[in-house]
Amino acid sequence: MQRRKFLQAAGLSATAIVTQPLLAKEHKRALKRNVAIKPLTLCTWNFHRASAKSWEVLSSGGTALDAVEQGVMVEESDLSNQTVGKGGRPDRDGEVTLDACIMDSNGNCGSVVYLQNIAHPIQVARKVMEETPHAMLAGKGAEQFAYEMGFKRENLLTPQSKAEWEAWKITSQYKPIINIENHDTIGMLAIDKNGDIAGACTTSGMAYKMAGRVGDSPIIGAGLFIDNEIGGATATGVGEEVMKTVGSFLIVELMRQGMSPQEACEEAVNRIVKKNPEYANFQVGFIAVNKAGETGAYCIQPGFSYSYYDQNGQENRPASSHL
Ligand code: SD4
Repeated sequence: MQRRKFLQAAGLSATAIVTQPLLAKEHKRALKRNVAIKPLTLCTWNFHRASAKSWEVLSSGGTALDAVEQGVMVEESDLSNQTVGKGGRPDRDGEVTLDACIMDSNGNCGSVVYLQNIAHPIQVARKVMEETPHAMLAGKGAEQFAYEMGFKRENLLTPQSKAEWEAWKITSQYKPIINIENHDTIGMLAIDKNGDIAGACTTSGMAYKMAGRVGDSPIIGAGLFIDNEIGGATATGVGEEVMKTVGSFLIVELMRQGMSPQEACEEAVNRIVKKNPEYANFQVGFIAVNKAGETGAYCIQPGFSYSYYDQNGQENRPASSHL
């Protein structure tokens, strides 16, 4: 039964569900019966090439975990994408430092933060998940681990990003430009043919950040969260704001309590807006999917969209916004 029909049949509003745990359990059972039987993949922004790669994995019977890893790697390799992987904009000292995390349908996760000289942080994050007893490695330790796993050292600062950084140094003003400077982080969610959900998120973070700064993207619960019983969510935008509300975890928990992915994304953005009077000056966007394959997206500023791909092909879906 569709969620709305279920609510109607039970004569309930979403609020009633949230406040009545027993009924929330009912809802959860209804969602379980409605497990998506069709694979699908979605990611922040209109990254259609990444979506297509992810779909290629899913449609040939691959797992959601492989689909999200290989999907986001397309953006990590793209030198023209200046906020993910090689080619990413550096911090204010000219260092490119990368953050990424991945989460599978069993609740396992791996993350790397402040990783330098390695072009595919998402692969290293997966190795952290699968090859170590830890969930997160940072900085030099993460880089050393990557070399031990066979990754090669690369200079990630491209001539274009270097030239832009040098021009930025003239004024040295830290003022991220909405939907421009911070519009390329890729967070991806996928459901495979078994109905299992996985997610990945990878970024070079905010351009010209302070040395050592880590954003939300590699923080499980903030930039990404998956619960295979319920669904998944991921974020883009100013990471400091996402971290303060543990946005992706919040969305999954709201879906657990009965909200649709759309309602849950809206509530997560509303929490940020309520707490920060400066919200008109920055962007945060979330996307989410539930176990039934329903999706949602919401952001503060207009201009955010997400790429969706299923058996009917790719679609760029604009997100509604608070402003
Ligand atoms: C961060 N959330 O490091 C990332 C930046 C981002 O699109 O999403 N850019 O705060």
